[in-house]
Amino acid sequence: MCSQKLEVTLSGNERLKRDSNFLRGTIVEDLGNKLTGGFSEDNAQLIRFHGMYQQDDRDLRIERFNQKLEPLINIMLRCRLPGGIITADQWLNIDNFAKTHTLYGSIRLTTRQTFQLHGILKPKLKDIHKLLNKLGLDSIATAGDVNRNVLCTSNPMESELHHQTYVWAKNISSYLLPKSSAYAEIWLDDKKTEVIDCEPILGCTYLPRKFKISLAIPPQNDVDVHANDLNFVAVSNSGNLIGFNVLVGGGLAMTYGDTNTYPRKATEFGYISLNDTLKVAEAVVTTQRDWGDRVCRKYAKTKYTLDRLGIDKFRREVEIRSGIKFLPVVPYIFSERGDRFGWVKGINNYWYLTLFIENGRVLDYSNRLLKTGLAEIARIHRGCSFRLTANQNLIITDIQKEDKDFIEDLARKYNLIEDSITLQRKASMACVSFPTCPLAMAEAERFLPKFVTKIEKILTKYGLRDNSIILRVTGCPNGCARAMLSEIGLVGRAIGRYNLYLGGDRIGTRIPRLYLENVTEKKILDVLRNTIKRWSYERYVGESYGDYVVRAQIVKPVLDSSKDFYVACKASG
Ligand code: SRM
Ligand code: SF4
Repeated sequence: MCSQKLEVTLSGNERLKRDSNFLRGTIVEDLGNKLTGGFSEDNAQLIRFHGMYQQDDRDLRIERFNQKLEPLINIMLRCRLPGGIITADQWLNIDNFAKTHTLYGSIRLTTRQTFQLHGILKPKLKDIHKLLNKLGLDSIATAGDVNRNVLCTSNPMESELHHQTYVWAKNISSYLLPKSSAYAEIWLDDKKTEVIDCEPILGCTYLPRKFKISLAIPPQNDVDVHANDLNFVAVSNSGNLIGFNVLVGGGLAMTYGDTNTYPRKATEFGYISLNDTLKVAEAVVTTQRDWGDRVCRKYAKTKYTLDRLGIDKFRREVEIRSGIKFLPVVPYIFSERGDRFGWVKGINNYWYLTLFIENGRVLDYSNRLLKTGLAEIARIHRGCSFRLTANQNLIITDIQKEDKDFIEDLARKYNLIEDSITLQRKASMACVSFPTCPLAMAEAERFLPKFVTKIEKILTKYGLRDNSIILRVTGCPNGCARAMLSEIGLVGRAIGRYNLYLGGDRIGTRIPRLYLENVTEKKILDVLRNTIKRWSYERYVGESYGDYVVRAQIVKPVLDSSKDFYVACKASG
C-alpha cells in the first residue's frame, strides 16, 4: 500500500486511488457478488482505470423503476488502440463478441481512434478481457486518471513520415501505461503474473485527472491537437521525422454556471528532437502529476494547472525534469482537418479506402447492414487492418490494386459507401449521449442525422450543396465530440434544448463563441438559415462559414478563452 500522505481536504477520488492498492480495490469481491449487476461506488470508479464504465440504459430507467427493478446495470468497455490500428482478425473476434454478448450488438468508434462495446453484463467481463488478451489487445488506461488512448494522424502508410510518427504514438502509449499488475490479476486470472506495486511515472495516486496525448502530421489536424493535454506535432526533413513541436494544455470541457472552467487551446512550448520525446512526455506528465489540483477535480486538468501557475513556470519545470531546453517552434501550418474519404494509394503501392461511419456507430440497421458489411470485408480481406480515425470513421488498409473493385463493390453492397452522402454529413459529428451516457442532458448521436438533413436543405437552397460546415453536437458541456473546436457547435442543456456556439475555424484552431443559450432546435435553425444565407451572398472566395461569421461581426472571436470566453459572450449577446 502506498505510504504517500494525503490531506483530508483532498477530493474523494484521491482517497480512493491511494487506498486502492494500485487499482485493485475490492473489484474481485464485487465480481463474485451475484446479487447485483454492478460494482460498489468505489469499485465503479476503479474499473475505469481498467477501461470500463458502469452504465444503465436511461431509456429504460422509468419503466424499470415502475416495475420495482434495479436499473439495467451494464458495462461499457473501451479498448486501447494507439493510433487506431486493429487487424481484420481482431475485428472479427470483437464483432462476434458484440453480436453474442452485448445488449446493443454494436461496435462504437470513438473520437479518440478506438472502439467501445456498450452493454456488457458483469458475468461476461472476464470473457471480453481474456478475448482481448488473446488477440493482443487490452483496455488498460482508456479511462481514469491516467494517460488515455494516444491519437495519431490516420493512415500510417501514406508516407514514411506517417509510419514513423505512428511508431512514436505506440511507444508513448506503452511508456506511460500504468505498471500495476492489477489488470492481469483481476481480469485474466493470470496466476503467473508477477505482482507489481509501483508506478514510477504516474505515482501511487495516479494523475489528478485524465490526460490526453496526440501526434499530428501537418498540414492535417485530424486529431484536433487543441483538445489534448500534450501534443507532438511532427517536424520532418526530406520526408523523415526529426523531431516534434510540443504543445501543452488543450482541453474542451466546461461546467455550466462555473466561469472558472472553460475550453482551452494548447500552448506552444517549443521544438524538441526525436531522442527527447519520451523524456519530455514523462516530464509533462509528472509536472501535471505533482502540480495539478487534487482538491477540486473540476480544476484538475493540465489546462488549469498551466493557467494557474503560468506558462513559463510550467515550461521551465518540464525543461528541468527532462534535462532539455525547448528550441523555438519550427513553423508549421494546419490547413486540413477531418478524414479524406475514398481511395488513397500508400507508399507501399497498396490502396487505402476511408469509409464514412455516421457517428461511429457500427450496427446492422434494417436497411443498412454496416456491421455485417465490415465483418464480410474483414473475412474476405484477411490480411488487412482497419484503421480507426479520430473522427469516428474507418479506413480499410493494404488493398492490392486488383482487389480494389471487389472491395468497393462489397462496401457499396452494404451501404458503407453511398454517393448520396453529402460533404456536410461527413463534416458532422456527435457524441454518444443517450441512452448510455449517464451525463447526457440532451440527445446528440440520435439527434444529429435528422438535424444534418435540415442543414443540407438550407445549404441546397442557397446554392451551397457542395460546401460544408464543421458541425458538432454534444449532449452536455463535457465536449466529447469536440464541439468547442467546430464552426457550429450545439451543446446540450436539457432534453430538446442546446447552447449554440458559432465561429470556430475549419482547421480547429479557434474556439467558438456562445451565440444563443438554452434554445430549441427551431431557434437554432432560424439563426443558421439566416447566417448561412448571408454567408452565401457575402463570403469571400473560399471563406469558410466560421471565418465569415467572425468577419461579419456576427460573433466576436475567442482570442484567449481563459480570459474572454465568458466576458465577450455577453457582449455578443
Ligand atoms: Fe468523453 C466522459 C464518451 C471523447 C471529455 N465521455 C465521458 C463518458 C465516459 C461519460 C462518463 O464519464 O460516464 C462518456 C461515455 C458515453 C458512452 O455511453 O459511451 C464519454 N468521450 C466519449 C466518446 C465515446 C465520445 C464519442 O462519441 O466518440 C469519446 C471516447 C474517447 C476515447 O475513445 O477515449 C470521448 N471526451 C472525449 C473528448 C474528445 C477528445 O478526447 O478528443 C473530450 C473533450 C476533450 C477533453 O478531454 O477536454 C471528452 N468525457 C469528457 C469529459 C470532460 C473532462 C473534463 O475535462 O472535465 C467527461 C466527464 C469527466 O471526465 O468527468 C467525459
Ligand atoms: Fe456524455 Fe456529455 Fe460526453 Fe456526450 S459530451 S458522451 S453527453 S459526457
